[in-house]
Amino acid sequence: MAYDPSTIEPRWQKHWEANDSFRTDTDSERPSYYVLDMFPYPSGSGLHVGHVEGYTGSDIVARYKRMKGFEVLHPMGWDAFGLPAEQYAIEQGVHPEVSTKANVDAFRKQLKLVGFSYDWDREFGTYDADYYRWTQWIFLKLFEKGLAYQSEALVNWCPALGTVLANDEVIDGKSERGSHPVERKPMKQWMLRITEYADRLLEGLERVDFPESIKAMQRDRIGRSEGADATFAIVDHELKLEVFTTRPDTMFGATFCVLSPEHSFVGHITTAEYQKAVDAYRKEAAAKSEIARTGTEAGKSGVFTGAFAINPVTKQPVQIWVADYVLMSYGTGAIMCVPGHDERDWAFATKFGLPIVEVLKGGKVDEAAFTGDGPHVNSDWLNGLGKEDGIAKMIDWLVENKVGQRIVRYRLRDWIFARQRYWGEPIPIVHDADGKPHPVADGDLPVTLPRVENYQPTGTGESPLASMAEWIEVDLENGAQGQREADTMPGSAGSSWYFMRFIDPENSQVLCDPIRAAKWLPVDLYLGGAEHAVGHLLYSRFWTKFLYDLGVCPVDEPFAKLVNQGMILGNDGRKMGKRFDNSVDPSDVVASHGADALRIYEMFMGPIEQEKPWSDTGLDGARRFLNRVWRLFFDEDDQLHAIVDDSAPEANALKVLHQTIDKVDRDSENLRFNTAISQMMIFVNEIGKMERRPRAIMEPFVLLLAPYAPHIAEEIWRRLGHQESLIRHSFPAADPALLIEDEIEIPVQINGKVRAKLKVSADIEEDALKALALAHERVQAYVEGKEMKVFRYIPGRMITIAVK
Ligand code: ANZ
Repeated sequence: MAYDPSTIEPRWQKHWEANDSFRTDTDSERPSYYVLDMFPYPSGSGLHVGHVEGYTGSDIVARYKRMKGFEVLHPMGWDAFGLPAEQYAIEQGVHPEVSTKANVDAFRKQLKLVGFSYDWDREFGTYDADYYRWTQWIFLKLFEKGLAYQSEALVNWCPALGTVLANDEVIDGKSERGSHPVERKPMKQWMLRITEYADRLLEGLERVDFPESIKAMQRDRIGRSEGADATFAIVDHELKLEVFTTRPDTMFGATFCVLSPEHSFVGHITTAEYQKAVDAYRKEAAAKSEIARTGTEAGKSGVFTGAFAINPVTKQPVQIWVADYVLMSYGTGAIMCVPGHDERDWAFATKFGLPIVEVLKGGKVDEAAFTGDGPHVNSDWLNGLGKEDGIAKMIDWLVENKVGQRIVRYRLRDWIFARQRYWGEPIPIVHDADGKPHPVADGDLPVTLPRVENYQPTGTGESPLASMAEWIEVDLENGAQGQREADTMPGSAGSSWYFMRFIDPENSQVLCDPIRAAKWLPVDLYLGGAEHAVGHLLYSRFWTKFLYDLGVCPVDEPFAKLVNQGMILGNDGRKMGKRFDNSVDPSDVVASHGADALRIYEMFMGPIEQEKPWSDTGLDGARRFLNRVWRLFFDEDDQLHAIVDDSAPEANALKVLHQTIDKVDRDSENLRFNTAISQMMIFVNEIGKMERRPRAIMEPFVLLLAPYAPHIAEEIWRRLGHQESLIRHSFPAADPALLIEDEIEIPVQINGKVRAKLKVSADIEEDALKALALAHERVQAYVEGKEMKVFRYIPGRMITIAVK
């Protein structure tokens, strides 16, 4: 009989389930630890080995922390509303509710096969009415505070998906989902005023333990810029052109202005002569994505309007152009151009023969834009000043002359919070005859999503719900006829606060009990894919801050520490997927090698954050390691080896054990799972060579292994005679005395060169060491007959001798 995961694993999974082994007592007196996976959207293709990687990492931490005496909250649920789920349903021709439930069941089954220690009693999906009732409640609070509003906005309209998309659902002008073309179109939309929180979203990043790259992406998305708005008069017009610049100090070098093609002034100031060219250019620009406009083509196309503005400091007329590298969605949609010191302006001026003036010394502006700090030249009263002083002085001048002011701008836009789709949370608003929005009363929540037969997008920009007369038509409080809002919330609504609900999933009075929330938040460790680095993290941080302001949430940052697992590539080094037919199904691996081998393999592949390719030989290796563990304990007949006994352990066995405890303990704490496993492998090799395997050595090892390979650990533990599961057994502690190396090697340096090495006991006294050193043959050869100037011992490190 050999190690057989196919019988061991289901048995322990049943045991855990029957005993509610992972149930969290939210009110426990123990210290709390909340470890959370980014909950998956249950796609039709099932669990992926990439999911398993992150979930195994978090599961190891959950199990480790339980053994460290923490009450651990480790929940799982489903991000099940939204476009992906709905698209899948449409492709399959099944109602999204049916297909989503089926996918959820499949996911849950697969997760259970890998033996994750979730508290399944807390499971919910964002599409459960008991849950989205509170998502709707949060929306109503946002509405009440003026943070949810309707506005005519230029939105990303995707005709193929029949809905608007958020900016991060659009990649290179195509929809993230399905890669369909996306166009910019003005539409009346529900928006959330996330921009109101821009500064706090930036500041909060200083207080959380996130990867630097993620922080950088968040900062970039928020895009805070300090600068000035400046006013340029337009020749022969009442209109005044407002530009935004981060370098007002360069204004003496502003030799032309550029308007975004969508700027409202374009229609007014363009002269007859240039009208045709401008119209044609505007049409062209409308078809381009922002990315295309601001990428490498920036500054390479544009048209003259025929109009002129007056540079406020030089008082010179400058041409006004239209070019698509200026975006209407940022700043004022108009800029002053300083070709000497801005690369895009330089490209533009060079292409169209516009004047370039050097106002910062340090480069050659006829060859390239010089983007350094100065000092200023050709700038009258700014000459000689550096960048910061120049900016300050120019802003003072603008203010004094009433032609500008200091301003902080953000690239972050308000969050488009409506989808013209079926599969989402209904927005709890009723419009009256005048189109005025009225909030649904708290007591009438949830506004449940009706079961409709036609859930396909209409393509008209109207949600499928709009045609459901019996759902849409409701009475307002004053008895008048009203119409429900037919748009639904975007997919990222439900995922913006789910971590709070896991703490108190059944509460029907509040979204989460405040005392429990205070005990459990923030999430101690959040694990998930880097693809959520911007959208989801920004949205959930925003909602947390909002709930904090409401007094509903005790913290204003939801996640104390974030770790992104690296992608697992196919064995060919390419992204796993249908395209290359290189996907690995974790359920197949469980069937062939066992869940513990899958877990050990995925954790041994490399550091959790790193991208790494799948390897079947690596997987075999993980299985062999577990076979070897099994064989340390049991013979061919599955009987405990006679040498696994109660004898007192030898010093060398104790030493390997305590080194292993120390390493696995620290590595588990710091999520260095691969090196923890290496150390366990060293242990298995060393102990395998020894003549006795005393329980005092072997049992602690089983406990160390348990978070990593929980089924085999439980099985061995039981066979060693323990009746209790080891799940809450305390984690072994390393004895520091046993970690000290007892023999050390000390180099002896004589006049700057190492001449000898001494093997001595680690706790040797300096006098004894000196005697030993001086008696050493090679040392004697150098010091004999000479005067000793220096003898110094750096404990544990080196002896330095100087002779003359
Ligand atoms: C003059 C200038 C001179 C500028 C110079 C830069 C360097 P960030 O840092 O991203 O905030 N700008 C302003 N609004 C714009 C828009 N809607 N579309 C495209 N570009 C826009 O960038 C701010 C700078 O980008 C602004 O400062 C403006 O160019 C340009 F040596 O003004 B600057």
